[in-house]
Amino acid sequence: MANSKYEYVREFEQAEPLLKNTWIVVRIDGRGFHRLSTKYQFEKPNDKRALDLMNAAGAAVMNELPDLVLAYGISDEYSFVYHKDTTLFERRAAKLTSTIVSTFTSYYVFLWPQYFPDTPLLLGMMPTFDGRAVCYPTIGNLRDYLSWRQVDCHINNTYNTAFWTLILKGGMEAREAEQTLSGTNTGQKNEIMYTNGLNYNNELEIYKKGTVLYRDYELAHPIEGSSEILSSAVASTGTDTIASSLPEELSKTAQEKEKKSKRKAGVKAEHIDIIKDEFWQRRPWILSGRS
Ligand code: DGT
Ligand code: MG
Ligand code: MG
Ligand code: MG
Ligand code: MG
Repeated sequence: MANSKYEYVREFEQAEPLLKNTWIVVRIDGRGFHRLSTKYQFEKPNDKRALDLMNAAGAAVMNELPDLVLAYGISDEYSFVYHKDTTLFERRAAKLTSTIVSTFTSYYVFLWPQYFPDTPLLLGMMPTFDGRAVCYPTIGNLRDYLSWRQVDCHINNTYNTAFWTLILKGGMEAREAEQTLSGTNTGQKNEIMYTNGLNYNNELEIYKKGTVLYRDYELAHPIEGSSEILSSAVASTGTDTIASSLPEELSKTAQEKEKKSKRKAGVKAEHIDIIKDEFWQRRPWILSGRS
Protein backbone atom coordinates (compact mmCIF):
# COMPACT_ATOMS: atom_id res chain seq x y z
CA MET A 1 0.00 0.00 0.00
CA ALA A 2 1.37 3.40 -1.00
CA ASN A 3 2.10 5.93 1.66
CA SER A 4 -0.07 8.99 1.48
CA LYS A 5 0.23 12.31 3.23
CA TYR A 6 -2.85 11.32 5.21
CA GLU A 7 -1.33 8.30 6.77
CA TYR A 8 0.00 10.12 9.83
CA VAL A 9 -3.54 10.09 11.28
CA ARG A 10 -2.92 6.49 12.27
CA GLU A 11 -0.71 7.83 15.02
CA PHE A 12 -3.80 9.15 16.78
CA GLU A 13 -5.00 5.59 17.40
CA GLN A 14 -4.55 4.60 21.02
CA ALA A 15 -3.09 1.23 21.88
CA GLU A 16 -5.31 -0.29 24.51
CA PRO A 17 -4.08 -3.80 25.27
CA LEU A 18 -5.52 -5.41 28.37
CA LEU A 19 -3.09 -6.55 31.05
CA LYS A 20 -1.32 -9.81 30.23
CA ASN A 21 -2.01 -12.95 32.21
CA THR A 22 -5.39 -11.78 33.51
CA TRP A 23 -8.87 -13.23 32.98
CA ILE A 24 -10.84 -10.90 30.74
CA VAL A 25 -14.55 -10.66 31.41
CA VAL A 26 -16.73 -8.94 28.84
CA ARG A 27 -20.18 -8.21 30.23
CA ILE A 28 -22.86 -7.17 27.81
CA ASP A 29 -26.23 -5.79 28.88
CA GLY A 30 -29.42 -5.09 26.96
CA ARG A 31 -30.01 -1.37 26.41
CA GLY A 32 -33.33 -0.19 27.73
CA PHE A 33 -34.72 -3.69 28.17
CA HIS A 34 -37.18 -2.40 30.74
CA ARG A 35 -38.96 -0.63 27.89
CA LEU A 36 -38.25 -3.36 25.35
CA SER A 37 -39.63 -6.12 27.59
CA THR A 38 -42.83 -4.11 28.06
CA LYS A 39 -43.17 -3.38 24.35
CA TYR A 40 -42.80 -7.05 23.36
CA GLN A 41 -44.88 -8.20 26.31
CA PHE A 42 -42.33 -10.37 28.08
CA GLU A 43 -43.97 -12.45 30.78
CA LYS A 44 -43.43 -11.29 34.35
CA PRO A 45 -41.30 -11.73 36.28
CA ASN A 46 -39.47 -14.14 33.93
CA ASP A 47 -40.02 -14.85 30.28
CA LYS A 48 -38.65 -18.27 29.41
CA ARG A 49 -38.56 -17.45 25.68
CA ALA A 50 -36.45 -14.35 26.33
CA LEU A 51 -33.97 -16.26 28.50
CA ASP A 52 -33.73 -19.14 26.03
CA LEU A 53 -33.01 -16.61 23.27
CA MET A 54 -30.27 -14.97 25.38
CA ASN A 55 -28.76 -18.42 25.96
CA ALA A 56 -28.90 -19.36 22.28
CA ALA A 57 -27.13 -16.12 21.34
CA GLY A 58 -24.60 -16.69 24.15
CA ALA A 59 -23.84 -20.22 22.94
CA ALA A 60 -23.40 -18.91 19.38
CA VAL A 61 -20.81 -16.43 20.67
CA MET A 62 -18.97 -19.27 22.46
CA ASN A 63 -18.96 -21.25 19.21
CA GLU A 64 -17.53 -18.35 17.23
CA LEU A 65 -14.81 -17.46 19.75
CA PRO A 66 -12.83 -20.50 20.92
CA ASP A 67 -10.77 -18.37 23.32
CA LEU A 68 -13.84 -18.00 25.54
CA VAL A 69 -13.85 -20.56 28.34
CA LEU A 70 -17.15 -19.80 30.02
CA ALA A 71 -20.16 -17.51 29.97
CA TYR A 72 -22.82 -16.69 32.53
CA GLY A 73 -26.18 -15.12 31.76
CA ILE A 74 -29.04 -13.62 33.76
CA SER A 75 -31.88 -11.28 32.79
CA ASP A 76 -30.68 -9.10 29.89
CA GLU A 77 -26.97 -9.56 30.59
CA TYR A 78 -24.22 -12.03 29.70
CA SER A 79 -20.66 -12.25 31.01
CA PHE A 80 -18.09 -13.88 28.72
CA VAL A 81 -14.73 -15.03 30.07
CA TYR A 82 -11.64 -15.04 27.87
CA HIS A 83 -8.87 -17.34 29.08
CA LYS A 84 -6.03 -15.43 30.75
CA ASP A 85 -3.59 -16.68 28.09
CA THR A 86 -5.60 -15.39 25.16
CA THR A 87 -3.69 -13.36 22.58
CA LEU A 88 -6.76 -12.72 20.42
CA PHE A 89 -6.65 -9.24 18.78
CA GLU A 90 -3.45 -8.60 20.76
CA ARG A 91 -5.82 -8.34 23.76
CA ARG A 92 -7.13 -4.99 22.52
CA ALA A 93 -10.09 -4.06 24.71
CA ALA A 94 -12.23 -2.47 22.01
CA LYS A 95 -11.86 -5.41 19.64
CA LEU A 96 -12.45 -8.07 22.30
CA THR A 97 -15.57 -6.25 23.49
CA SER A 98 -17.08 -5.06 20.22
CA THR A 99 -16.71 -8.47 18.57
CA ILE A 100 -18.71 -10.07 21.37
CA VAL A 101 -21.36 -7.33 21.38
CA SER A 102 -21.94 -7.46 17.64
CA THR A 103 -21.82 -11.26 17.37
CA PHE A 104 -24.27 -11.59 20.25
CA THR A 105 -26.62 -8.92 18.86
CA SER A 106 -26.60 -10.47 15.37
CA TYR A 107 -27.60 -13.86 16.70
CA TYR A 108 -30.16 -12.37 19.10
CA VAL A 109 -31.92 -10.60 16.25
CA PHE A 110 -31.52 -13.49 13.79
CA LEU A 111 -32.90 -16.06 16.27
CA TRP A 112 -35.67 -13.82 17.61
CA PRO A 113 -38.43 -15.27 15.32
CA GLN A 114 -37.65 -18.80 16.56
CA TYR A 115 -38.36 -17.77 20.14
CA PHE A 116 -41.03 -15.12 19.51
CA PRO A 117 -42.80 -16.43 16.41
CA ASP A 118 -45.86 -14.26 16.97
CA THR A 119 -44.05 -11.08 17.94
CA PRO A 120 -42.11 -9.50 15.06
CA LEU A 121 -39.35 -7.03 15.88
CA LEU A 122 -40.32 -3.44 15.18
CA LEU A 123 -38.21 -0.63 13.77
CA GLY A 124 -37.49 1.82 16.54
CA MET A 125 -37.46 -1.00 19.10
CA MET A 126 -34.46 -3.06 18.05
CA PRO A 127 -32.58 -5.06 20.68
CA THR A 128 -29.14 -3.54 21.25
CA PHE A 129 -26.45 -4.26 23.82
CA ASP A 130 -23.61 -2.40 25.46
CA GLY A 131 -20.39 -4.04 26.63
CA ARG A 132 -17.36 -3.53 28.82
CA ALA A 133 -14.19 -5.48 29.53
CA VAL A 134 -12.70 -5.97 32.99
CA CYS A 135 -9.49 -7.85 33.90
CA TYR A 136 -9.34 -10.14 36.91
CA PRO A 137 -5.83 -11.14 38.00
CA THR A 138 -6.61 -14.31 39.95
CA ILE A 139 -9.00 -17.23 39.71
CA GLY A 140 -10.28 -16.14 43.12
CA ASN A 141 -11.20 -12.71 41.72
CA LEU A 142 -12.80 -14.28 38.67
CA ARG A 143 -14.87 -16.67 40.77
CA ASP A 144 -15.90 -13.82 43.07
CA TYR A 145 -17.03 -11.86 40.02
CA LEU A 146 -19.18 -14.79 38.82
CA SER A 147 -20.48 -15.37 42.36
CA TRP A 148 -21.45 -11.69 42.50
CA ARG A 149 -23.54 -12.08 39.34
CA GLN A 150 -25.19 -15.31 40.59
CA VAL A 151 -26.02 -13.75 43.96
CA ASP A 152 -27.53 -10.83 42.03
CA CYS A 153 -29.64 -13.32 40.08
CA HIS A 154 -30.85 -14.89 43.33
CA ILE A 155 -31.65 -11.58 45.05
CA ASN A 156 -33.40 -10.04 42.04
CA ASN A 157 -35.35 -13.19 41.26
CA THR A 158 -36.52 -13.65 44.82
CA TYR A 159 -37.72 -10.06 44.95
CA ASN A 160 -39.31 -10.05 41.48
CA THR A 161 -41.04 -13.41 42.00
CA ALA A 162 -42.42 -12.30 45.37
CA PHE A 163 -43.52 -8.96 43.92
CA TRP A 164 -45.38 -10.53 41.01
CA THR A 165 -46.88 -13.25 43.22
CA LEU A 166 -48.41 -10.55 45.41
CA ILE A 167 -49.83 -8.85 42.32
CA LEU A 168 -50.90 -11.82 40.22
CA LYS A 169 -51.99 -14.21 42.98
CA GLY A 170 -52.53 -11.82 45.88
CA GLY A 171 -54.43 -9.20 43.88
CA MET A 172 -52.32 -6.33 45.20
CA GLU A 173 -51.45 -3.05 43.49
CA ALA A 174 -47.76 -2.47 42.75
CA ARG A 175 -47.42 0.07 45.60
CA GLU A 176 -48.91 -2.26 48.16
CA ALA A 177 -46.71 -5.16 47.01
CA GLU A 178 -43.66 -2.95 47.27
CA GLN A 179 -44.58 -1.91 50.81
CA THR A 180 -45.26 -5.51 51.82
CA LEU A 181 -41.78 -6.58 50.68
CA SER A 182 -39.93 -3.57 52.02
CA GLY A 183 -37.32 -4.62 54.59
CA THR A 184 -38.04 -8.36 54.30
CA ASN A 185 -35.27 -10.96 54.16
CA THR A 186 -35.17 -13.99 51.85
CA GLY A 187 -36.89 -16.27 54.38
CA GLN A 188 -39.72 -13.82 54.85
CA LYS A 189 -40.12 -13.40 51.08
CA ASN A 190 -40.33 -17.19 50.73
CA GLU A 191 -42.99 -17.22 53.43
CA ILE A 192 -44.97 -14.44 51.74
CA MET A 193 -44.85 -16.31 48.42
CA TYR A 194 -45.89 -19.56 50.09
CA THR A 195 -48.94 -18.03 51.80
CA ASN A 196 -49.90 -16.56 48.41
CA GLY A 197 -49.81 -19.98 46.77
CA LEU A 198 -46.29 -20.12 45.30
CA ASN A 199 -43.55 -22.46 46.48
CA TYR A 200 -40.30 -20.76 45.45
CA ASN A 201 -38.45 -24.09 45.54
CA ASN A 202 -40.54 -25.24 42.61
CA GLU A 203 -39.55 -22.31 40.40
CA LEU A 204 -37.39 -23.20 37.38
CA GLU A 205 -33.66 -23.42 38.03
CA ILE A 206 -32.98 -21.17 35.02
CA TYR A 207 -34.79 -18.38 36.91
CA LYS A 208 -33.12 -19.05 40.27
CA LYS A 209 -29.56 -19.79 39.11
CA GLY A 210 -29.14 -18.17 35.71
CA THR A 211 -27.27 -20.03 32.96
CA VAL A 212 -23.65 -21.09 32.76
CA LEU A 213 -22.18 -22.05 29.39
CA TYR A 214 -18.97 -24.02 29.05
CA ARG A 215 -17.31 -26.45 26.69
CA ASP A 216 -18.16 -30.03 27.41
CA TYR A 217 -15.50 -32.25 25.90
CA GLU A 218 -17.60 -35.31 26.60
CA LEU A 219 -19.99 -33.94 23.99
CA ALA A 220 -17.11 -33.63 21.55
CA HIS A 221 -17.08 -35.82 18.49
CA PRO A 222 -13.95 -36.90 16.60
CA ILE A 223 -12.65 -34.24 14.23
CA GLU A 224 -12.80 -35.49 10.67
CA GLY A 225 -9.59 -34.97 8.75
CA SER A 226 -7.97 -33.29 11.73
CA SER A 227 -4.57 -34.83 11.02
CA GLU A 228 -4.42 -33.25 7.53
CA ILE A 229 -5.43 -29.86 8.84
CA LEU A 230 -2.88 -30.14 11.59
CA SER A 231 0.00 -31.18 9.33
CA SER A 232 -0.70 -28.40 6.84
CA ALA A 233 -0.64 -25.93 9.73
CA VAL A 234 2.80 -27.24 10.65
CA ALA A 235 3.97 -26.97 7.05
CA SER A 236 2.77 -23.41 6.67
CA THR A 237 4.37 -22.11 9.84
CA GLY A 238 7.50 -24.14 9.10
CA THR A 239 8.61 -24.02 12.70
CA ASP A 240 7.43 -25.19 16.03
CA THR A 241 9.28 -22.83 18.31
CA ILE A 242 7.69 -20.97 21.15
CA ALA A 243 8.11 -17.26 20.62
CA SER A 244 6.96 -16.13 24.02
CA SER A 245 8.43 -16.05 27.49
CA LEU A 246 5.06 -16.76 29.08
CA PRO A 247 5.41 -20.18 30.74
CA GLU A 248 2.10 -21.64 29.58
CA GLU A 249 2.30 -20.47 25.97
CA LEU A 250 1.70 -23.32 23.55
CA SER A 251 3.38 -23.86 20.23
CA LYS A 252 1.48 -22.72 17.14
CA THR A 253 0.68 -26.33 16.28
CA ALA A 254 -0.63 -27.10 19.72
CA GLN A 255 -2.66 -23.86 19.71
CA GLU A 256 -4.26 -24.81 16.40
CA LYS A 257 -5.06 -28.26 17.69
CA GLU A 258 -6.57 -26.83 20.85
CA LYS A 259 -8.67 -24.34 18.91
CA LYS A 260 -10.08 -27.12 16.78
CA SER A 261 -10.99 -29.29 19.70
CA LYS A 262 -12.67 -26.30 21.34
CA ARG A 263 -14.68 -25.58 18.22
CA LYS A 264 -15.79 -29.19 18.05
CA ALA A 265 -16.68 -29.54 21.71
CA GLY A 266 -20.33 -28.96 22.44
CA VAL A 267 -21.30 -25.87 24.42
CA LYS A 268 -23.24 -27.03 27.43
CA ALA A 269 -25.82 -24.87 29.22
CA GLU A 270 -26.58 -25.54 32.88
CA HIS A 271 -28.57 -23.80 35.58
CA ILE A 272 -26.55 -24.69 38.64
CA ASP A 273 -24.56 -23.26 41.52
CA ILE A 274 -21.24 -21.79 40.37
CA ILE A 275 -20.44 -20.19 43.73
CA LYS A 276 -19.44 -23.36 45.61
CA ASP A 277 -16.25 -25.28 44.76
CA GLU A 278 -18.06 -28.33 43.40
CA PHE A 279 -18.84 -26.89 39.97
CA TRP A 280 -15.17 -26.03 39.40
CA GLN A 281 -13.70 -29.17 40.97
CA ARG A 282 -15.80 -31.37 38.73
CA ARG A 283 -14.84 -29.45 35.59
CA PRO A 284 -11.14 -28.64 36.01
CA TRP A 285 -10.60 -28.11 32.28
CA ILE A 286 -12.68 -24.92 32.22
CA LEU A 287 -10.10 -22.73 33.93
CA SER A 288 -7.04 -24.74 32.95
CA GLY A 289 -8.14 -24.02 29.40
CA ARG A 290 -6.54 -27.24 28.24
CA SER A 291 -8.74 -29.88 26.72
P1 DGT B 1 -30.00 -0.21 30.78
O1 DGT B 1 -29.40 -1.57 30.95
O2 DGT B 1 -29.41 0.76 31.72
O3 DGT B 1 -30.01 0.26 29.37
O4 DGT B 1 -31.57 -0.31 31.19
P2 DGT B 1 -32.49 -1.61 31.30
O5 DGT B 1 -33.88 -1.14 31.18
O6 DGT B 1 -32.06 -2.68 30.34
O7 DGT B 1 -32.25 -2.09 32.81
P3 DGT B 1 -31.45 -3.31 33.44
O8 DGT B 1 -30.50 -3.94 32.49
O9 DGT B 1 -30.90 -2.85 34.73
O10 DGT B 1 -32.62 -4.34 33.79
C1 DGT B 1 -33.11 -5.28 32.89
C2 DGT B 1 -34.56 -4.99 32.55
O11 DGT B 1 -35.00 -5.97 31.63
C3 DGT B 1 -35.48 -5.04 33.74
O12 DGT B 1 -36.32 -3.89 33.76
C4 DGT B 1 -36.35 -6.25 33.54
C5 DGT B 1 -36.22 -6.53 32.06
N1 DGT B 1 -36.22 -7.96 31.82
C6 DGT B 1 -35.16 -8.77 31.60
N2 DGT B 1 -35.55 -10.05 31.48
C7 DGT B 1 -36.89 -10.04 31.60
C8 DGT B 1 -37.89 -11.06 31.58
O13 DGT B 1 -37.62 -12.26 31.39
N3 DGT B 1 -39.19 -10.69 31.78
C9 DGT B 1 -39.51 -9.38 31.99
N4 DGT B 1 -40.80 -9.07 32.16
N5 DGT B 1 -38.62 -8.40 32.02
C10 DGT B 1 -37.33 -8.73 31.84
MG1 MG C 1 -27.95 -1.22 33.29
MG1 MG D 1 -30.20 -3.60 30.48
MG1 MG E 1 -29.41 -5.78 33.01
MG1 MG F 1 -11.20 -4.96 8.67
